[in-house]
Amino acid sequence: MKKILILNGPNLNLLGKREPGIYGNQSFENYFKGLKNIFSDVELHYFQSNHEGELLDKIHETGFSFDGLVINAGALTHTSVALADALSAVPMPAVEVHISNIHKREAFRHHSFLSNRCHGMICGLGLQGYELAVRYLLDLDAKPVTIT
Ligand code: CA2
Repeated sequence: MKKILILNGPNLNLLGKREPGIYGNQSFENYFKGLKNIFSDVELHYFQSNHEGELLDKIHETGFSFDGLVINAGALTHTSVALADALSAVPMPAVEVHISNIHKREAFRHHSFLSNRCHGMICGLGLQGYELAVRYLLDLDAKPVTIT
């Protein structure tokens, strides 16, 4: 069974509780239950932390044995060289996801330290971005070439 990790960074534990205009009104835990039903033949793991070191530890722990990573590093996306280095250090393929369209927001959100370590980035599609990213990672074996 394939193993995919969804990793959420700082403040994403507040999903569904604050700022519904930007991030929607569903908690990630609730959304994740639905994802597990959709991908019932996949070992889908979810980890959220507000601490950069814990996110790094999780990437190290899973990066040599999991088949894929869906990462929304929250605001650390725009600041963390350490997370970028961790993604480079492991063979696990990663897709970056943002719930909001970071390019329609403040200029400081337009740059991501993670994008060039990921196969691709999905933003602005709400929580559906996570499902699309999981689908991409599951189909990766079947893809003859990786588009760069
Ligand atoms: O759009 C995204 O998914 C972001 O990664 C979310 C981050 C933000 O810093 C990035 O620029 C874009 C912020 C996560 C905060 O999540 C909240 C959720 C509900 C209520 C308040 C914050």
